[in-house]
Amino acid sequence: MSKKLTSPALFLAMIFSISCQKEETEGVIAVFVPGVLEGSPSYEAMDLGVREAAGDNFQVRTIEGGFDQASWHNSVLSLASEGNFGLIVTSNPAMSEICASVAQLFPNQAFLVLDGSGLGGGTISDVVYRHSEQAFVIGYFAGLVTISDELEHSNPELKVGMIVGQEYPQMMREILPGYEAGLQTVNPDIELEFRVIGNWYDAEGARELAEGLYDEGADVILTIAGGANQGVISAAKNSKGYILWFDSEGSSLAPGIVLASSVLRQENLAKMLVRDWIDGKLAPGTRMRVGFSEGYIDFPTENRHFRKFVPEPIQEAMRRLVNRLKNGEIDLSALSE
Ligand code: RBF
Repeated sequence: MSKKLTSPALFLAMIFSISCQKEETEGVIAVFVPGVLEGSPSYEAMDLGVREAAGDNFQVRTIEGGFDQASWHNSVLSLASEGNFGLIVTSNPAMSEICASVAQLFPNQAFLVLDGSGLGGGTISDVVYRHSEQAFVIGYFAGLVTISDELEHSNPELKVGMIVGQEYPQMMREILPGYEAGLQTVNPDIELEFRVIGNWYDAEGARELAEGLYDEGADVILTIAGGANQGVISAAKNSKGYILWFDSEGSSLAPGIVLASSVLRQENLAKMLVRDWIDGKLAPGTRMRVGFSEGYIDFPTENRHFRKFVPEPIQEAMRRLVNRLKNGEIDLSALSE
């Protein structure tokens, strides 16, 4: 067995650089990704926003929790027990309860859950998006796409698809009903086909589900499936169908195929709240619900691909709807009750 020895000079240099780093920064922020970063729009945006807020004053350590959801609690517990992180930031509705439970054991550890459930119980900072608004606006757009006779790949079947990674309360109580309500507002005869992959990474499974939907006559599919979204893009290219994106702007991934996106301004939200924490202004137990009127959900109608590929009358209808949502003229709270 050989043992690798570090030379005394190198050892001293390492100690020196570590102590210099510590002196230079005011602390370390952990970003806990419940899954993997790549391909998951809301996680990538969280990480960017935290890093922007941290600047040069704070170090940021991003930890990927992977896809074994049963392990997340222990992973967060071990981060808190390290005691090195001034703040632990994470994102998705399952994380509020996990962080709240860890916070009971480590009451001095600060937590910020973005895209939380609101079930954080007053010990953690928990921000909830009004996903029903985010889903309604893209459902309305999907309705206009499927009834269109101007779009090349729309057909007369009035059938629309939706593919998701997994079922969870916000998906079943807010996103799915919001999407359906948007479709029905355009035309009550539109049929929705809903498919669940069962995880957030199986692009091949997503491709098969999407091809099945296009074969059955769906002309447009909303995909909310993290890394598996790539499979839906392949299917749309093969089957000549349209896609709708969720959480981030996706149209540049496949211009003319990804027609529109319903986005969260999660990067801005993460940046603002982490700055607040740095300034000592993020009280533990802060709870917020945000949507269109606060500027944290949006449907970008001035995106260049949207303006190029979406027929003018649909663009105009979307601008009117978005304005009404931003002005708070449309109340969708009944959809999530
Ligand atoms: N979204 C992703 O893009 N990638 C993921 O890996 C992912 N994992 C999730 C795991 C759980 C348990 C839950 C509840 C949601 C997950 N989401 C994921 C969904 C994401 O947090 C968000 O709710 C949706 O993207 C809609 O905004």
